Amino acid sequence: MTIWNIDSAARHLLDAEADRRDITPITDDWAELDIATGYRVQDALITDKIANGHTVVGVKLGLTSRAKQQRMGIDSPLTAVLTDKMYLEAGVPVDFSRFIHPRIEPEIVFVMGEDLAGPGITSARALAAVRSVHAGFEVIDSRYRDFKFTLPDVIADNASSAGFYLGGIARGPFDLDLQMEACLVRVNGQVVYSATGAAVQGHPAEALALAANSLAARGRSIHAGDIVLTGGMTDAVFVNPGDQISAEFTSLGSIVVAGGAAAPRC
Ligand code: OOG
Ligand code: MG
Repeated sequence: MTIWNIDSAARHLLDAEADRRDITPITDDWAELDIATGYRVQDALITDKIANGHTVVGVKLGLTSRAKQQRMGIDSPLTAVLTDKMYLEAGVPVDFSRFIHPRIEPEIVFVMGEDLAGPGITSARALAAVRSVHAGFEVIDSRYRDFKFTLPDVIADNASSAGFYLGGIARGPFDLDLQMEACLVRVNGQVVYSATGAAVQGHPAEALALAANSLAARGRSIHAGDIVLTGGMTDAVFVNPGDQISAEFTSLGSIVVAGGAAAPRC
C-alpha cells in the first residue's frame, strides 16, 4: 500500500513515465490531493528531473481553449513546466518507445524577450514582453489511463507534458493578428480541426498574462528567453504509427510530424 504524500505521488508519476505505464488517478486513492497540493507534486517532480540533468526552458498553459476544456471535462486553465528534454527537433518522428499514448495539439508559442512577473499583468503588458511568436505542436502523454483525471491530478502530472515541436518561422508579436491567426490540423491529408488564436482565452496574450499572474501566486515568474506554450487551440489528435499530422498556420508556417514505428510494449 502506498503512503501518499508529495514525494510518493511525484515518484509514482515519474515511475509511470519512465516505465511507459498508465496509472489510475491519484485522487482515487488520495482524496487530499487538491490544487495547491497538485502544484507541490508538480514542483517535486520537476525538482527530480532537474537533479537528473533536465533544464527548465519555460512554461506551458493547459486547458485554455473551450475545445480542450470540453474534451477533458475541466474548465479551469493550469500551468506546468517545460524542460529541454521535451524539445523535439523538426522532422523527428514521434518516438513510440518514449510515450504511453501520445496526442498532439497545435499551439501558439511565445519566446520571451523580457521577464514577466505578476500580479496585475495585462495582455498588452504581456505581449510587450514577447520577443517572437512561433507555431507549435505539443505532444501530450498523460500518465493517467485514457487521459482521465481531475484538475489536481493533471496539475500533479505536469499537465501531461511530454514533448513539443516549434515551427521554423519567428514573427514579432505585433507583426501578426494573433486573434485571427488560423490553424488547420490535418491527419493523413484530411482536415480534422481548425481554430484561430481567439480560441485561446480570447487572445493568446491573455493566456500569457494568466500564466504570469497565476505563477505570481506561487512566487514564480516568467523569464527572458523562456518558451511559453499558450495551450491547445483545438482538441488533440492521437498519434498512430505511420500517421502524418500537420498544423498549418496562416502566417506562422506549417509543422509536419510523423508517427514513428510502433514500439513493443515492455
Ligand atoms: C492536459 C494538458 C492540456 C493544453 O494545451 O490544453 C494542454 C491534457 O489534455 O492531457 O496541454
Ligand atoms: Mg498543450
